[in-house]
Amino acid sequence: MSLTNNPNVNKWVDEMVALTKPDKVVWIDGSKEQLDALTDEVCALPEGNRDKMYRLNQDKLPGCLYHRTLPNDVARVEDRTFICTPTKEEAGPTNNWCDPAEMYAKLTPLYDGVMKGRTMYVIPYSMGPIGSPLAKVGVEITDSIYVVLNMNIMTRMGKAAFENLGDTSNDFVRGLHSKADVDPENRYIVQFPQDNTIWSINSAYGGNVLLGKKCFALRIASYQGKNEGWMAEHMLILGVKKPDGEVVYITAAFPSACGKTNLAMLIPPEGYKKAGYEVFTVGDDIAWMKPGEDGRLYAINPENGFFGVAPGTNEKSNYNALACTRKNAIFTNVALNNADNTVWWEGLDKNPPEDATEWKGAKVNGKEFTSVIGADGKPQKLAHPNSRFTAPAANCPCVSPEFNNPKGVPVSAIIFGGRRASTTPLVYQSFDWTHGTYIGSAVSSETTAAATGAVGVLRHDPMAMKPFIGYNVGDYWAHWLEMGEKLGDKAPKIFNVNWFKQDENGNFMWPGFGDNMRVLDWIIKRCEGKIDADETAIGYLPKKGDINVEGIEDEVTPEVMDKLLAVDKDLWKKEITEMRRYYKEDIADKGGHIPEALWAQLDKIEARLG
Ligand code: OXD
Ligand code: MN
Repeated sequence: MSLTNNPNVNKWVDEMVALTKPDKVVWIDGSKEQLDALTDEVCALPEGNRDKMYRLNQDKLPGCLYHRTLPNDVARVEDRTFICTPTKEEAGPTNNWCDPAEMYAKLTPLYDGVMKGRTMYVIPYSMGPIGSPLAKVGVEITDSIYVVLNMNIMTRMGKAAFENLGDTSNDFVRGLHSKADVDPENRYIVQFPQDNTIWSINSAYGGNVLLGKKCFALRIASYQGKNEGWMAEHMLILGVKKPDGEVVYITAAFPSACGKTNLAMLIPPEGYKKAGYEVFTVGDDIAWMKPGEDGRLYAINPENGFFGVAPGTNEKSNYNALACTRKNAIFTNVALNNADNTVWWEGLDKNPPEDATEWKGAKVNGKEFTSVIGADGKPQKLAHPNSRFTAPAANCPCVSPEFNNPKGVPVSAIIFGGRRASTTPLVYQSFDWTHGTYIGSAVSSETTAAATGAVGVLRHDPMAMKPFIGYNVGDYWAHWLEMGEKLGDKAPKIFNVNWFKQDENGNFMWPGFGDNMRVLDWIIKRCEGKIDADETAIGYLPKKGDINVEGIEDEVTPEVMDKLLAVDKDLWKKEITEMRRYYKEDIADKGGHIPEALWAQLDKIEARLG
């Protein structure tokens, strides 16, 4: 039975029932009884059923579940992701585009009767705290219990979400998902921004099917933000509490799997802890930001949980993220330790379980398995490199007390970054918002396993939003510039960081993880106007000695710090030449509307480089 009197919701659900023809329709109210029953049902499926989930050791991992996707369905699929706007120009050069009518016509037969013999679940959810003026409502229809259970962690799911919508509003995002046959040739993740609609079919992997996340909170929301005067960004949000008690909020955009979750949950080095610094997590992936009454930019995390990459997560690299996964979490495509029915992944520790099940489901001796060199020249992996945990934010030991604040938190600094072996120094600050917008447009990074495709290739990823901008990238840059004008001198300061710079032998020079606090410290002091900087051709850089290396002097010697902060003019000239090529060939020549002010930035940087 419907959970709302809203005729817009009910009419749309009726239409989707008529299209997909489920045997049964279940509205998800979010109650514990309902979720427990669904968990029982999905865990009772027979071995070998592709929807099956497993209860893990309930003493060691209470409330935790395990799931394996099909081996061809393990990451976001950017080549199967579409933005369907009335014209190709509106979608711009960074998106796959298709005419909406044509796409509806192509997908309708795929959805026709697809839920016969299945149950349809109708999931109301809120992105953002219920009651927040920044929050938005979505409804996801799915035939997957895995999706329901994950949405329960990632969003504020259930009947209460409809309270925000009321009985008449039409302002909700319509998401239709069917796991269908998981046929990769017919896999589609499609956004129709003008219709507030998402259609996803033939995948059962998180990023493609938890429609509140990338599809809504970034692709659709970026389009809504442009029209409504706010920003939807691929950014973590953290708060740094200083010894004087004040909390400074920072957002940061890095391409997928570049350590956003690690930075968001950072544990400061001993010296900082002793001095009274603390870090609080507001979000690890997405920020929605809007000017507040005082003219500053305020951010909320629209999500309610973390969908983190498991491999590499351990007590040292991210103690807090690991703690998040110890109860009520869902693990996808990690390995099982059959000795005690717990989970394992590469980098959890150095002891692969002997009695293991690898991510595709084969029982193996984990020690032997991981000592075999695979076709890629690397040891075989028990867990898929993009295996994930879905964990409630409430589990996070350092979750911000402001996590549910409907107003959000005021942002003092915005950071961009990526994986760059050379050229980009450890940290620098833009001269102003326009220059900062240019720096965002120039983000590029060596690719990771979060999306399908080659790993380790340098790709442009403006604002870390390349796969997530729901409209023309040039108009998105123009929107950034407009927001800067609106915010004026209250705008956050914009910085760029690179934790991944390498020396001439290919070794990382910066320890990263908790030590990134040292860079945040400099950034905060710059925001507060407490510290001078060197004016260089590319921006403001720390003066010698201004990055605190107390406790890591052996590793980060003055020579290493010089290299970390070096601005090599020849490399930067090449960088600007590449940016001109990128703007022209990849963006402007392909229908991207690049604002004049950004072209002008290239001239300015080039002039400064001499
Ligand atoms: C993610 C991604 O899953 O960016 O967060 O790919
Ligand atoms: Mn992400």
